[in-house]
Amino acid sequence: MKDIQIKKLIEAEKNRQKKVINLIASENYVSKDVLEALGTELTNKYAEGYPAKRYYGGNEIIDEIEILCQTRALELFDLAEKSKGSQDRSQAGKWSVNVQALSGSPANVAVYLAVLPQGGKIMGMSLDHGGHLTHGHKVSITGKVWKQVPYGVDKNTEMINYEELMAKAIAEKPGVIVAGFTAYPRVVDFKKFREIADASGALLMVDMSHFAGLVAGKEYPSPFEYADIVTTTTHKTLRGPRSALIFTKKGVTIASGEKGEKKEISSLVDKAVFPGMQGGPHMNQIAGVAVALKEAKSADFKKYAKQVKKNAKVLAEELAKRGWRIISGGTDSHLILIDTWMEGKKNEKGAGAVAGKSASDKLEKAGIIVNKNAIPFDTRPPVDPSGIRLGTAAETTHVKKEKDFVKIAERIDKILKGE
Ligand code: DSN
Repeated sequence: MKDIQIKKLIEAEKNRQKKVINLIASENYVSKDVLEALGTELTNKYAEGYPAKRYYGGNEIIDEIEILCQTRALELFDLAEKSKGSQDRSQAGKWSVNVQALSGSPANVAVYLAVLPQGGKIMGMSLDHGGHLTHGHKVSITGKVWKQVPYGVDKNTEMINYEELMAKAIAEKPGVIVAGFTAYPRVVDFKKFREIADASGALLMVDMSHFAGLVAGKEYPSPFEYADIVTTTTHKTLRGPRSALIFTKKGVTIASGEKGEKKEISSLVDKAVFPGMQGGPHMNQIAGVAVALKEAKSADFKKYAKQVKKNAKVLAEELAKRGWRIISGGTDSHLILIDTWMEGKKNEKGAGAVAGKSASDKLEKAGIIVNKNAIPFDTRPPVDPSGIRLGTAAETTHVKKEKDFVKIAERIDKILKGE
């Protein structure tokens, strides 16, 4: 690279990534093949439209890449007509996928744009209970154009209370119910969410951004039997480049437009992505996603997903042993939420009284990268909340196993206790 300034910065970031222990739950390390696909001539091409329906010439190869990415996305989650080696074929051929959304937030906005009139209600988990900004939070466009009906976790169990959710959904009648979170460590009962959506007349959208890699590795329940729409980023547990996928169930229709004509949600979503939200897709990105999806179908990836979960369990248990309060008492995924503040008091093991920002800063100084995070019913402000969020996806890619996470827990404990 001739640009020495940028070259140096890239090298510096590469070294930083090598040196630290990365416990950011939403990050991961892509393969060399994914990186190679990203840095190619595909970035030169404009491809507005969809395969065989483009607004620019010269797209015959681009079409093949986009179709391959779609096919691999459907195959990975056992949704393709001809998917091989799958035990459960019940959803085969019933889904479409859009691979053009630039990332998770635009993907979610595109879904609402497709299926919800302005002012319509999105029932999503509130941010401080583990939801995402794009699940209708007021500072996001999703809370400005549409209206959030928030739900949270139960105060005692810190898990979703499905009975409360049902009652609220029936009372509020949202257009879309969103299941899927950025800081909820447990499994989600998608069947219950389906019952709630049916009882309230809502579409069920699952945002599986955090746990998509675990679904692919068969380590987390698949939402496809129950959802109408599934969105996901591709760069968290799925270990691809930064991008997103939107899956829509075929045959699901809604009344749309001034005449209220029934239309398939898959075609409404395609129109919402382009031309509704975006111009040309980032084809180098789509090629990188295709590479990652193929990798995620391998036996090695299944082992990886299993290890991610084992590592998270060990990390949570080891921290709990040392006195730290794990939200909801544990984890069923790659993600752990820790109450480091513990109402400002230290317990008999010396854990507690470290606010989220200070915890994250102290750990970063020692080379452990995490993010500060609100905990359910947090009494502290979002800029300095009561907890931190940890995830094991990135360090498991760097082949860390249970014994390594015991050591990581020991270090975290010592750093937070100031030892
Ligand atoms: N920023 C992502 C996360 O950290 O979970 C979600 O957008």
